[in-house]
Amino acid sequence: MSQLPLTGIKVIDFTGVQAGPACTQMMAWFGADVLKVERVNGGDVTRHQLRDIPDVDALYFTMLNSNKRSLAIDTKTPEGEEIMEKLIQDADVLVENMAPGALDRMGLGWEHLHKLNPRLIFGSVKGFNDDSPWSDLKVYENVAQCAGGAASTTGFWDGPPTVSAAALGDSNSGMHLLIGILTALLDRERTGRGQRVSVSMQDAVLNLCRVKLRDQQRLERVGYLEEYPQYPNGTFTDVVPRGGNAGGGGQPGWVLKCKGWEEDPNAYIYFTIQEQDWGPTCQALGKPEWIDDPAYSTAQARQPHIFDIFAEIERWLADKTKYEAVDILREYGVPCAPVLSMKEIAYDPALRSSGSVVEVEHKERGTYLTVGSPIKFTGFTPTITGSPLLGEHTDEVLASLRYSEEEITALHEKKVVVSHD
Ligand code: CAO
Repeated sequence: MSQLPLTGIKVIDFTGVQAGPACTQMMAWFGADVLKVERVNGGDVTRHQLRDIPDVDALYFTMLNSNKRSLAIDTKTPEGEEIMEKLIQDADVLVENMAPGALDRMGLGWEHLHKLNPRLIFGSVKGFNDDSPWSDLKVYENVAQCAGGAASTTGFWDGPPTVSAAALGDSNSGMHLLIGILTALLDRERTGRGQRVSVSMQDAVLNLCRVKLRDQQRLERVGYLEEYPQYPNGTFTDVVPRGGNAGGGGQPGWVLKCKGWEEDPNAYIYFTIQEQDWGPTCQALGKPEWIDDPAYSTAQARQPHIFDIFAEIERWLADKTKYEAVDILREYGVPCAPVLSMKEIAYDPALRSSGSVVEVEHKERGTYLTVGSPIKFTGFTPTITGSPLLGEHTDEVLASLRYSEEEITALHEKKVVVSHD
């Protein structure tokens, strides 16, 4: 494909940390011209957070801001606001995820921008939606996981609410916002008008926790949840409990130990018992006698002693590595996978060849690994490039807005803008 699908779409990326940058980074991968607008004093906070090389942009930043350009500008000065307004008049999309009210305080709220450019799509992430009693709160990842129902339903029943390592609040909200922005862009084709697209992190987490809302209603109706480890030998209260590693659908499953688990914390597989494949599953495990045994042959009969069955499977797994076990089980159609460490993922040749993990060049740090597009297209393959240095494109952006060299120098002297030297 000579032109990427979002070529020509101009995005002002007024975002920071993870939720907003994840959204705009994907737009950049798909061809949009994404201009990251950052503070003159240090830029996006993630440039400095958890650095592994002194004075070099942290991986936290580089892995969320590839394929973008950077403009460092103080938008709280009259000159900075004027530059922003010029950019906005010519933009298709503005994305922001600042603290509630920050854009209004800066004079760049939705009403004003909509008047300035009625075609502009204004994408926004906040912790809570406008109707929430907590809409004024600042929010980070784990706060959203707790407010969105993920933490109360994750972990083991005898432990506290637990957050997930997956960025359900941050990157997930960014992906929801991206869907909203692309929808608004399509709508603009019809109407000629832009709109405000808002995603709250609480709502985005809840959207991924919908099966737990399903379970709350089932629990209220029947008093138990048959696929949870608490059934039938434990007790239920009136709220969805934490189910450990149980499967969330009608197929029981668990994380099971494989050969070497005593030394290797990831020598495990996830094993699923699929009802319609009970016969082949028993064959795979060398337990053909279970196929027609009334104590084993139905999901209902198995549930009271499901952990005895898992213990039997662990005995079968004891002399097999997680990879050997999966190689056997795949022949019998058992839904399963090895538990992979981040090291295994980083060096996995298949993830490299599919472009899901990519090595990119950065001007100051050399090469680093990042996550490539998880969406594959027949028409094109996104090329992932390094992230910009702070203010790397400041002067080129000002020149494109027809600022003269003298004016640009004056803006530098007044510290309205900064460019990377
Ligand atoms: N020039 C001048 N000022 C700028 C600027 C620029 N280029 N860019 C940002 N600022 C200002 C803002 O206007 C704001 O000023 P006021 O507080 O005076 O209004 C200030 O910088 C801080 O903004 P911020 O929101 O980026 O930072 P914060 O530390 O106050 O809060 C966060 C950070 C993430 C908690 C908050 O932005 C938030 O709740 N965002 C919404 C939810 C979200 O996306 N959170 C997830 C982030 S990913 O983990």
